[in-house]
Amino acid sequence: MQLANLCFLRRGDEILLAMKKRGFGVGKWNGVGGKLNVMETARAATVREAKEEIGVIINPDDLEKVGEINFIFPEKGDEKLFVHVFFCTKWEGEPSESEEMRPQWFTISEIPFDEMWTDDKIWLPDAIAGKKFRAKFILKGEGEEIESYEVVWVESF
Ligand code: 6OG
Repeated sequence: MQLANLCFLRRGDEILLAMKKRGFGVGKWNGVGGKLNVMETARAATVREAKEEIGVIINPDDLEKVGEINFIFPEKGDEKLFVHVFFCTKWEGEPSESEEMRPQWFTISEIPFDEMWTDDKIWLPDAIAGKKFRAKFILKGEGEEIESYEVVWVESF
């Protein structure tokens, strides 16, 4: 199982998405994030990825864990990806474009779900509304379609 993280910066009624310019999920808007290095915590990896991908400095204590997602890809040799999801409302620096991602602010009511991973529309609106969750998605092919899923809402992490 691969471990990864995903982080969305938020300010007022806006959320920062970033266009993935290369690799897995290319052409989609998503939060910033990536795979955890060996022995690295999810928070430390998120701080590293936010710096690398959009040039902002985050204090690990300012990351709010909002979700955990298990992605299962039966058609990719039963590959599994476990993603820690964070929101962050405090950071230093202006989000800026890197070779990997192009960040852009969106108002919550204008999130481009049609240009994001299909699972996002299932959990992101409730997560933005303040609900914490654990989810499992069984995906078809490379992950473009959902075979089945479960979401449970939790009090805290
Ligand atoms: P790198 O390959 O860049 O890490 N990710 C997903 N995010 C969403 N919302 N849905 C999915 O559905 C995803 N699969 C992967 C986790 C990949 C980044 O993309 C996220 C990481 O932040 C299948 O190292």
